[in-house]
Amino acid sequence: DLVPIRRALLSVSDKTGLVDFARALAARGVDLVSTGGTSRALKAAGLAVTDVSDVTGFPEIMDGRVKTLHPGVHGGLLADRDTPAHMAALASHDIAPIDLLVVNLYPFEATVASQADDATVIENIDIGGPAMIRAAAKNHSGVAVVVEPGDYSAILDELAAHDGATTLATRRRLAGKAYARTAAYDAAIGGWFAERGEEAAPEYRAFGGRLAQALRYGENPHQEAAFYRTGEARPGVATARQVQGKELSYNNINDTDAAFECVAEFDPADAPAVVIVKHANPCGAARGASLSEAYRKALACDPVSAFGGIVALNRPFDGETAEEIAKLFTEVVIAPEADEAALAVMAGKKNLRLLLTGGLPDPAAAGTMVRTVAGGLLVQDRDAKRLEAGDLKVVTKRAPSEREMADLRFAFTIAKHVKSNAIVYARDGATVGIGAGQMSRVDSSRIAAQKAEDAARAAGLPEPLTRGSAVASDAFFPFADGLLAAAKAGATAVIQPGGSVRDDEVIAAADEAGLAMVFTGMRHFRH
Ligand code: 93A
Repeated sequence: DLVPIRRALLSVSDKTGLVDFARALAARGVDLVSTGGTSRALKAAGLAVTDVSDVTGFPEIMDGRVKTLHPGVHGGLLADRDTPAHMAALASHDIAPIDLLVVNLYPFEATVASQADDATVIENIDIGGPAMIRAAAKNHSGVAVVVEPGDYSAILDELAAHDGATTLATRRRLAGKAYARTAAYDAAIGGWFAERGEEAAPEYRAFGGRLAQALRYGENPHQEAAFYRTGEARPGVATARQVQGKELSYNNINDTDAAFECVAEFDPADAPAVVIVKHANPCGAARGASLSEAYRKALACDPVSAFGGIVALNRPFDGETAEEIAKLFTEVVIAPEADEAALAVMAGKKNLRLLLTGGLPDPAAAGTMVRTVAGGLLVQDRDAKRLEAGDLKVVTKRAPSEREMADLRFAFTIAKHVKSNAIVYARDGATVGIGAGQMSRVDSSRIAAQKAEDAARAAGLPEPLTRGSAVASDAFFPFADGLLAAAKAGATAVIQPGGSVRDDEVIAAADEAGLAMVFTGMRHFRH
């Protein structure tokens, strides 16, 4: 199982720790072979190195695009030491076996992150590096492969413990890591193309990420957890800058994402908008004349649930809004930007986590959603469908008024972000009752109406704001009962996908109750 290291090939973009590692190898009598820049770095440190072009008898060409793609290199990586024909082939072609491969790849991910132009990004797609890594990893019965500087010290420890040799257990571990690395690398490249509209069908999409942060725990303290970044350039919780506050928790990240994706539905050029999320559901959302007014309206929907919530803003965070938010215990605020006044107010709230994203995600952009099931992954496009005026079909005798129509569209957009079954009441650009996550639609209707009554009572209002409201349902009403519950709560207009076999019954009930109803032809389940 022990393979002594006699010859190592080093070809690294990230030269961290390279010289010390190579010097320690050389001190053990290991012959060093290396590519252009790596070789220069080693020679500059006074180490004896053979250039890969001397091994291949071929110069590095095309600015390094072709430097190690040669049988003289790949033969040395792939020859199985236990197959006599392989060893004979090495001998007859005068190829020396390579026992240790040290490669880290052209920094594709970092180049994308640096906002480089397309030509630079493409030039940073490494071809020769992954080919060598995959070859060495396949042949791990005889070759050790190291893909990041973080493993250098473990290799040196191993060589020290085994008289200059590696163990099979270590080579297997390194091989697994090597393929995980090349898979993540290609996933990042595929993802970059996908962001440019070349999204492959779900069955071809790859999933990978880079560890962003080990989390203290998962949804519950007994669950271990970590946060991975996929490299997608979408502004949001994964790419935000945390200005202040404690480390984000698993639930914070999940809820913050829900809040920001929801608020991004509302174009900041139209009006300021605020969404407050609790347990992954909006508990209040509103547009306003100002951001602070939008916040007050959103809060009024369910001030009890908003305690300890996540607040997302679609416009730069200002001092007046900060004063309002500071009145209530809030876990996270996420916004595209913040002005000095907002930062100053927030600074007094040491525990509040403030995240700035630099922009809003495009609600219509393509993307992928993944969730696990036992033994599998479920993969789908993100729900990027948005309501266009042309989608709406009035099905009742009475058409909604302009005001009702605006509230219908607002309510339906929020319902898209509420766990199913979702029922959302809205009035004057604000939610006034939200029923989320019930197994029966009629229960969601009742809960939404009940919450609106509670909020009115708490605010000392004579009647719930559902009176004269518009109500949205994320999927069709299978029976008239849910719709009648909404009418009873005082809704005057209804928006829903339609498509039930009992649509006629539901429309007749709406007409009878004097409701205006529109069908969207579009369902927004969310689980
Ligand atoms: O341009 S490549 O795709 N073609 C190659 O043949 C090749 N061989 C090694 N990239 C190639 N590499 C990469 O060069 C390695 O993965 C490493 O990241 C980099 C090291 O180059 P240098 O030693 O010149 O700094």
